[in-house]
Amino acid sequence: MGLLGGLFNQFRKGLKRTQELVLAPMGRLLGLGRLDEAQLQELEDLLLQADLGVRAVDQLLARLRAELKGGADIDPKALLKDELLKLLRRRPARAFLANGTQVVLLVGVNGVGKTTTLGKLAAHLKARGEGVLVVAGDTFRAAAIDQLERWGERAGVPVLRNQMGGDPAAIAFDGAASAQAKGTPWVLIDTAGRLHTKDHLMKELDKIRRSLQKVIPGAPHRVLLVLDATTGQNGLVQAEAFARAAGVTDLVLTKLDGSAKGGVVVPILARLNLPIAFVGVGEGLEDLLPFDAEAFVDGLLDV
Ligand SMILES: Nc1nc2c(ncn2[C@@H]2O[C@H](COP(=O)(O)OP(=O)(O)OP(=O)(O)O)[C@@H](O)[C@H]2O)c(=O)[nH]1
Ligand SMILES: [Mg+2]
Repeated sequence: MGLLGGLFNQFRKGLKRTQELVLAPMGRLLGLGRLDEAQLQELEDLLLQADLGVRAVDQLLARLRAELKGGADIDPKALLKDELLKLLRRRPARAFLANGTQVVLLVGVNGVGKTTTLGKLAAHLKARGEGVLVVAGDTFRAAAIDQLERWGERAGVPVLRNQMGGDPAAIAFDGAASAQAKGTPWVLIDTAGRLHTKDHLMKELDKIRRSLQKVIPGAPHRVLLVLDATTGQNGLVQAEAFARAAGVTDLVLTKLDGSAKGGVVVPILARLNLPIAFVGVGEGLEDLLPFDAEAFVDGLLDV
């Protein structure tokens, strides 16, 4: 099986809950060549429940109605796929390519999956044969440092830590300096979960960024905002403020496997104006997928 075929299967697995709980009845509708008004409404409701967002759903339905008016039989599935791809392909993420020492900072609200994503990303880069240093920038809780150390062991990469309560900006600085001195291509920095409304915590992120810049101009090269797919569009306003304040370059959408709102990628991409780099589809080391619009849409519409 080709890479894209493999990715499609993984997305299909990741979108299972969205499928089962919301989109399964769509299969019947999508098999019809002509949809009457009641069926169009039914389709609209299902797409809204999958959290595709009002604007995208309006746009999709408008296209379906326009084509139906033309009189010919249509293929609703092909049409939906086409429209969804247009929406999702607008902002492809830059590849994660080693180029000197690249510093990646993971940020987000509490419990969204930052540490887990960092562990998976470390394993992914390591599997490509590239050196990784993980930095325990969440010095807030002892458990957070231990959790990160376990991920470091699983991924087979070193973890830099200092004592609990230490200054995250200081350890970030040390991590970047050490990686640069050793020629390590990747530095992945974990941070404590924080709400965008907590001003002093947002300022702490800025301090981390400034201290990284002192070591490597241009660092952090990537700032990943981690979002939890189970909160659907409810997390959007929060994320928007977060994205503005923290110099975010990419999004990671976690827990897609536990969410019935897989369609939320559509409003996220529309609203936050940032690419989705990765999607989390489980708690294992391998459960981080590079976001691929086509594999995603195929997984979503495989009903
Ligand atoms: N099913 C599933 N669970 C996930 C995924 N990503 C993370 N989790 C789980 O979500 C929970 C929180 O993950 P963490 O990585 O600790 O989240 P965090 O953002 O680091 O949390 P704080 O540091 O407390 O802010 C854990 O139980 C993870 O196993 C995912 O893609 N799928
Ligand atoms: Mg954490």
